[in-house]
Amino acid sequence: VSENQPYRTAFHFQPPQNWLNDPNGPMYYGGVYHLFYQYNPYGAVFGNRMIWAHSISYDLINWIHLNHAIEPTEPFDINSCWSGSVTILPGNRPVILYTGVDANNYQVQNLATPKNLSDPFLREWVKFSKNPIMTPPNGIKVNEFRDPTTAWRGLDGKWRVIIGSELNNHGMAILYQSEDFVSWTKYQHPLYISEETGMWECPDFYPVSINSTNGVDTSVQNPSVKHVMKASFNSHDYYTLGNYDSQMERFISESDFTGTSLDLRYDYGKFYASKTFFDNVKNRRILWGWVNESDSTEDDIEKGWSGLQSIPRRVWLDKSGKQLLQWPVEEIETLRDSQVSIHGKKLSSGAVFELSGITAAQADVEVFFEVPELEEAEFMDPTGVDPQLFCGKENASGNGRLGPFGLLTLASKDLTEQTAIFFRVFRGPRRYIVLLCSDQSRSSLREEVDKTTFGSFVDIDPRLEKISLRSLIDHSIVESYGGEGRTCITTRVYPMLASDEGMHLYLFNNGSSSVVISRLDAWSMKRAKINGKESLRYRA
Ligand code: DQQ
Repeated sequence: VSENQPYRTAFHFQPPQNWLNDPNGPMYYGGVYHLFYQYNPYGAVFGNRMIWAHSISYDLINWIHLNHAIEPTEPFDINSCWSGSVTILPGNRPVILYTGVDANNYQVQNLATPKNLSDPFLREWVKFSKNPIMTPPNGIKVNEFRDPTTAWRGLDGKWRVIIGSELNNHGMAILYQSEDFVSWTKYQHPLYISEETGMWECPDFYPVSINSTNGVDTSVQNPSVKHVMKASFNSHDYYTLGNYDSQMERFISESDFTGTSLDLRYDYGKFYASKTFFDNVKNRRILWGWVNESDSTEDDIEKGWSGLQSIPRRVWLDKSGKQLLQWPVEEIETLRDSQVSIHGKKLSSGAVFELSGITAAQADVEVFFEVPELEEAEFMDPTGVDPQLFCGKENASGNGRLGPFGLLTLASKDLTEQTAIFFRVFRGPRRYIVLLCSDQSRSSLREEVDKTTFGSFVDIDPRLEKISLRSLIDHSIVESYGGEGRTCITTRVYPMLASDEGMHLYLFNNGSSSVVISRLDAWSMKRAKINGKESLRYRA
């Protein structure tokens, strides 16, 4: 597959060809970052012999592809090596725990260890001879038992790990314990059972500091942390905050998963099966997520590839304690090239203003809006409002008082094609309400692509702070961070008219009140080396 295909990205992680899905076992080891991922070596669609592909990086931005780490070879994984995680055991010994789809199509958990710990690239992995180490427990469907998390070590020295499952439509995290990481015993009750969410895929469970933006190791348990429980279902990654009661072996959640727009999500666009890891070099927790295509399967096959990884994001607890914040890892800034800046520019009602001087198809844009006429805000009672449906109805072309205002990304010169990332501001019963929308309705003239619009509330008070937006634009993906990482929306778009040179970027205001760009910085982005070859052995 040529890098010049219009929808190939320049700085997002993607393999040279074929299908990619979940990030697996991310870690830092031996001076390098490792990323494994679900990969189908045989085509651009999901397959029935899924493997763990493997890449390494010194900076989370430029990557070297290695040989595949784990492939179906044994009765315990012959029908696929599905998702899982890495745990670093004492003595700096990483182990992989992954789900094998066995000869009977049962989902079982398997172990693999590096062949040679002195190879920082950990090129070769050896499957444990006594796999599987966990099989579906009684009462659990044999095809609903998967995706082990990074394990944590309790104060009693025992290891714990959770596995995604479901019982009578209640999503759950089945808990196992082990002294030696090899023989595992199911605990009497799950770490958490949810409302009727359906099957939980790729759970993630980790501590976040209450008073610091630093990340902490997965095993940390003390009064200075809260815990995050993330589950993937319903095509989204939902999380709740709460406390881990290690005596009772329960996660005490502050609110349950409902699967509705009221739940906290990492991202209100496309972002699934994500996984975090603790980076002890920079003391941060990093989140990777799978961003799938919105294009038709036929087109994926024709393009020869499908799926991206998000830009790795740092994740930490907001000061409010009510939600997580996310921000692209700082290393992405090394790709910044030519820059344009704006200070104090008014966007009157109806303004459309082109931001020239940077590559619109490959850009990093950060903008802070000020809304001088807040008293003009229309009233909204947010009770029962689904922000995504609202954004779909009241799209970028509509008029309000305060907004829509924001960016028109990946736009053709005549604006026939455009992906609008915009805000609306309302006065609520108690406070102002800020809404971030990503409007795909006019993103492409092509009909077969999914153009669903996304949206969510952003927890900011526009009286006290500016309304900020950062968007990473990369050919067929726009990753947006509203309110300095409070609300993220990732979208995939396939403009037709807007080929690379013809791509444009605008600021706009369709609201009847003016807004002010108090500050804007935007950069052209250089291409990352995503497909560096070390000993590439991709099967056609
Ligand atoms: N994908 C994996 C599963 C996981 C699902 C298979 C989530 O292990 O549950 O590729 O996308």
